[in-house]
Amino acid sequence: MSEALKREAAAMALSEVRPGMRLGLGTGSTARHFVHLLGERVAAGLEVICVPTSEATASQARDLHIPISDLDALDRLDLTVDGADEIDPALNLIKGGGGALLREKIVAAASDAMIVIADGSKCVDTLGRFPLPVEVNRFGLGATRRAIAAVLARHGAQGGLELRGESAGTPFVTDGGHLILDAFFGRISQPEALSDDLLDIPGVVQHGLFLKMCRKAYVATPNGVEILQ
Ligand code: ABF
Repeated sequence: MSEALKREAAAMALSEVRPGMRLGLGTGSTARHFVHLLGERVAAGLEVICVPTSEATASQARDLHIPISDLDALDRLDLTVDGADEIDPALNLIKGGGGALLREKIVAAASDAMIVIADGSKCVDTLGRFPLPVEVNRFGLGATRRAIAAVLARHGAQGGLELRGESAGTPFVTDGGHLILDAFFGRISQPEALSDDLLDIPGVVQHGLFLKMCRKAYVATPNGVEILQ
């Protein structure tokens, strides 16, 4: 999808930003448009304070002179604006294709509202076409991998489990120093049960299912920006 569509979705979300807000800033190419547009508003005098969900977004925000802070200094955030890899009709999400799911989930959970911005290609009837990212501790990777594979089998996954970056020879490492296993389900029919089963595995740090966290999505299509809520 075109950058112009992502930018349109980002611009709609920007209309939700009010002076004085404490904002969570997402990660990924769509969120990057939002941060860019926010930077223009800050340069024009808008006062906000922001918590980035990745080192990449923090760096972009600093370059744009957007004031940033962290969740140790701010009790709650008013709003987080972030992208997604998949959005179902109930606004449940798969996130983490960009590798920032842990900080994204921590920041979204500390926010009074989460708005997702995306192009129409992200909307699905049932989650699972996009591989579900599972962030894991490096210690005991083999045991964690086997335990996750057993969960995949129980949940009828149509594919396997890949350590992100392994095929290219360099495993991907998250901002928190963890690894990511991408789980190929094809279709996730019981997302809540899957979430519980994954979080029961000690080596799992977090996963990319964002269930009942998103309040509204701005989805850009060639026919305009649709509001899902
Ligand atoms: C972040 O960026 C992630 O949770 C998601 O994986 C990704 C979406 O990226 P893009 O906007 O580039 O499609 O929001």
